Amino acid sequence: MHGNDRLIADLVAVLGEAHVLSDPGLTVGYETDWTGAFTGRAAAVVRPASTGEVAAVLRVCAAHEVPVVPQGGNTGLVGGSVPAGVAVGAVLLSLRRLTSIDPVDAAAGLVSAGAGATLADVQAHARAAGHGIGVDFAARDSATLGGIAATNAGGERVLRHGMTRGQVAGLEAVLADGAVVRRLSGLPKDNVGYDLPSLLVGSEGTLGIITRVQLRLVAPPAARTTALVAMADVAAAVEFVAVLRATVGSLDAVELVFGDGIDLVCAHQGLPAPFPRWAGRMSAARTPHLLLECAGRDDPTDELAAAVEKAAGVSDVAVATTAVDRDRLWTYREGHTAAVNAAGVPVKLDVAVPLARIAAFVDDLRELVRVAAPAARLHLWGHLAEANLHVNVTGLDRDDTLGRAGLAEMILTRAAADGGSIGAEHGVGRAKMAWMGLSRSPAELAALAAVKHALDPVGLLNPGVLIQPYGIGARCR
Ligand code: FAD
Ligand code: 2HG
Ligand code: ZN
Repeated sequence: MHGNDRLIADLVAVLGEAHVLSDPGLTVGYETDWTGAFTGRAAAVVRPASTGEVAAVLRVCAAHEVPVVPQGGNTGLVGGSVPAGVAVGAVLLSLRRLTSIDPVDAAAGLVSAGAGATLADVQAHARAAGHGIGVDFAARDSATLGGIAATNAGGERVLRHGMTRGQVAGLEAVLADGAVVRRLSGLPKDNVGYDLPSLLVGSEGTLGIITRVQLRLVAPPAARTTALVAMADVAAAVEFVAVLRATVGSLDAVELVFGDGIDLVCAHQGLPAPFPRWAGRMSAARTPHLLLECAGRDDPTDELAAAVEKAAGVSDVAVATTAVDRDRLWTYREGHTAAVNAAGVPVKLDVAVPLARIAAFVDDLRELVRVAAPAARLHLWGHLAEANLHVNVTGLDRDDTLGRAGLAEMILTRAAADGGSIGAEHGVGRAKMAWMGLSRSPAELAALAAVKHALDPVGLLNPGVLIQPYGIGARCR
């Protein structure tokens, strides 16, 4: 039997034929990332349905010296969830069948679910029991709890609830040697050694396969008000953030979009302009807009309106209090990623720079991209309260590897020069590996590599992500 046939036969012995896919017609749907920038063939796609099956798959792959790429909803934006680059020929381990959700534990304020449960399903489950989840973002219908934990996802509620790590109370994972680690006691006080759940959160599939996640429940607000506010410039928007933080206790989200981004979403989805007086014309392309949301036990509309009235540099305002109107305003914000993807495979970057420097950073970025790639189009938006800017550039050929890398390096170097981060919330994946040294010192990089080598000595898990490949991962293809 050929080596690959033996691998498939051993995987089938563990999972059954129906859950080991090797026909290219069946695997193709798993092999390209959401942006279309990363793609490669897998030796097989496997679909275990339990923690025991995940452990058995890892043992088979280690025995055959074939690396493993874990995948949840495949909505990741840094190429970490597909067998591209050095991971071509890896086994793609889909966690999507681990979907069970436990009843909420209202007294402890916790809910646990399988790694393959989608964020939307867990949110709906919590909501039905009168609770909320502190993590939310546009990919909620596909992104899984395992992927969200593995990337330490951010999103639109970080201002109030923090990143995913702050919402994870515990988890279960399978390590590279098939050992299962489980911290699901739900005890908020449990200082016994290193905190493995914290370490696995944000590890992007390189330290273990997350099979179950325990999230904290948050109190769902009785009332929400959303506003889209056009500001004079980014500096005015930043000043307004300071005022909002100090005076609006119910503040829940502060998101940033620009006029040209709103126009792109309107064109992509066939939506009307957000402000009636814009009807029939385009917006001012560089006008920044804040999407603000307040949430609380009492109606926060007056509190938000009072702050907006006093703000300097406001030109247009749309306020929404009903769910339908609020969703409509959120679409102008959440529609950006899909609208940009429809315009071409973007160079996708996700930086943070200190808020005090963000206005100058935006100006410099526009000029840098204009000079370096005159035919390209720059799309900017983000989570302003966290100084997190999504920088997408379209108009470069998907296969222009050098041009794309050069542009990325220029932008990331500029962010790092401001003391910024080259990977604010999407992680590093395969896309940002080359530039980790801009945000982490040699000593930090060595410590990260030491952790990886200790937990995955043979280099089985997600080679080419975060850490230079070695062992099995370096011998792939
Ligand atoms: P995948 O894409 O499948 O995987 C992501 C990474 O995690 C990969 O490295 C993969 O190997 C690893 N992984 C997946 N599952 C497991 C597991 N069970 N165990 C170990 N490793 C695993 N991200 C944000 O942070 N904030 C946002 O606001 C945001 N908005 C988005 C909006 C859109 C429209 C889209 C398409 C994406 C957005 N993202 C955002 C990115 C993405 O949704 C998140 O990174 C999400 O957490 C990925 O979840 P997933 O299940 O799709 O993971
Ligand atoms: C968002 O906040 C997401 O919209 C996606 O993090 C960002 O597509 C992007 O670049
Ligand atoms: Zn984001």
